Amino acid sequence: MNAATDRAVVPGSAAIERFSRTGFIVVPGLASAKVVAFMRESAEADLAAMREPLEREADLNYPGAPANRQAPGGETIRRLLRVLDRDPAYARWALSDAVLGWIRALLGTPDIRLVQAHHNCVMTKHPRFSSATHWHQDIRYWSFRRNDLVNCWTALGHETRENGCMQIIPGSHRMKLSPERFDREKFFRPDLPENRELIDTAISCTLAPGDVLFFHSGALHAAGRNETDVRKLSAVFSYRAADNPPEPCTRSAAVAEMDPAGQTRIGPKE
Ligand SMILES: O=C(O)CCC(=O)C(=O)O
Repeated sequence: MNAATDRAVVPGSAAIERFSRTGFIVVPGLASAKVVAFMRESAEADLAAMREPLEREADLNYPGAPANRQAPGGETIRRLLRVLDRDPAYARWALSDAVLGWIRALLGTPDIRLVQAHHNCVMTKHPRFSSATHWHQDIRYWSFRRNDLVNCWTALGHETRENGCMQIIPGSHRMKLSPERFDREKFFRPDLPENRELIDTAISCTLAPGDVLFFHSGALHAAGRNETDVRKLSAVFSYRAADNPPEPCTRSAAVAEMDPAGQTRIGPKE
């Protein structure tokens, strides 16, 4: 396992080429300390108040998660959901020139949408009761015309192997991977030797507060548990090109999207 050292500061052609080849890129310090603090403070307040909608570790049954909500740590939160509806701090960042400049460059078009049906969350990884996430592609339960979305993952604190940072397999977003290489829940099977060979090429994306990891919806990624005693928080949003709409009547089409050009909500009413 390597550590991510391939970093870029502006969306120049080398950075775009690297993203196209590897399926991810880390942009150091894209979010200022102030922006990070706004989102972090908002997230901490919502965690303290247990403000719904929340996803709990116990509901997912991932490795290391409490067995159920009554078990010790059973109320541990995994994600603050629908953050764009919680606090304007999130939309200010998700629709900022800094983020949109990268998204437009990586998607190769000025005409983009902020998807609210997926991610749109603060991922939280708590000491003791957090789970590990197996190898998967985000597109597995998403339905769009093309598998060509970009996620923006902003570190609101330090992310390391010890607290469960993201690991990504470079180039996996462009690989043709047969369905037999995935289990019933569409996780990439680590028990298969040909999969293991790929997993061994994974990069650990260690991040500092304000660093942003952009990754493709087809990139295979995983993350470990938080083995430290400090919780980890990351704000995550997804974007698509305007000509890559969600398939009608799917989960991906169920929530209105934002058009950054007018910042209006488009799509079905909720
Ligand atoms: O932080 C993690 O466990 C990874 C989360 C993730 O990959 C996901 O929710 O798609």
